[in-house]
Amino acid sequence: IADSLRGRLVLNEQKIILSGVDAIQDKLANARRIIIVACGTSWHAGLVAEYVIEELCRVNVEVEYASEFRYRNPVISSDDVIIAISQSGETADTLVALERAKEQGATIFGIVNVVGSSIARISHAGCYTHAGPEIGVASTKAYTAQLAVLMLFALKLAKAKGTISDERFNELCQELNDIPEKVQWVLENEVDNIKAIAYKYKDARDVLYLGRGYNFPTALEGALKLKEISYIHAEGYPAAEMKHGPIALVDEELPVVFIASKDAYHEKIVSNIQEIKARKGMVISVMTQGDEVTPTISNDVMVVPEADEVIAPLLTVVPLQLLSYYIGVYRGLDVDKPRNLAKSVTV
Ligand code: F1P
Repeated sequence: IADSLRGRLVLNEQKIILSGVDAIQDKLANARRIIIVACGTSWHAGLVAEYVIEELCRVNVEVEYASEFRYRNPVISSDDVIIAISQSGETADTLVALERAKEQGATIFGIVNVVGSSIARISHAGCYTHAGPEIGVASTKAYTAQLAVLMLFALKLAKAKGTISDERFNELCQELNDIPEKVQWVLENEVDNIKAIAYKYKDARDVLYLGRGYNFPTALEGALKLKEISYIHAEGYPAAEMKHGPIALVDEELPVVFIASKDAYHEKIVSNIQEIKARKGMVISVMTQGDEVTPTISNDVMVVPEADEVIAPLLTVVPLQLLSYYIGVYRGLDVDKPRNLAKSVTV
């Protein structure tokens, strides 16, 4: 995250340097909509970006699985800007989706990690995430680096469009600047606790992940990480969707992970936790430091420092990544090379 922010967030001058954005400034300022295309974890980063960009820039954002977008006949115009997100920059579905959109006149902005990769080359403009080479197959630091870049992107666009006040802009820049230190806090203070939680739940058969608002994409990513590296069946849902089906699964055997950090909807999440507890489900909550309610209604908690809800997805995912990692380790699995998964899905 620090490498993604370095040199791009100029706090003393209150500005964001992302030259890729400058290169398509007019297209972006006048875009009818932004369509984000990606696969897997990168798609989850896109979902977070949908919340952030719509909130800060007041432009319509759609998030598409590249693996379906390429098989539809989507209506695309030259007023559309496509953001492609990919760690490898080589994902075949994303690449084909971009080729089609480009033929129809859309402007492509690539956010990739691998310099000179195919998606970087097909893009009209873009920026690199600078997450460094990933050793493991499952995307972790690439994900948080994508979020950091997408948040810089949203802030810069909001400033250019005049949809954010100077005060809010400065506040969120400061929050972004503080994130590496807060992640460090989690790594220094929470790992032993997360290891103990991982050991306790390592034999779970299914796990449900629930979150609302900015925390919903994080629920999806937490579930995907668990599937990828521990082979435990996991599903993420919007917390309010629980009553429309998943609640039928809840019994004393089912761990339910809530992304319950402090935000505008915290009271509603508290009542969702109580509903799960009333059905004897086991609740593991990601919660904000200092929250006195959540520990009293959860079986286990993983703590993160306080952060603005717009920026918090950079932080709340970290305990979930660690939880999946240690569950995989305790199950005796090779967490860096999960079975059946490839680092670049090029066919
Ligand atoms: C997308 C992705 C990764 C996942 C795995 C398979 O790749 O789904 O999110 O962890 O490596 O591919 P990319 O387009 O971000 O390189």
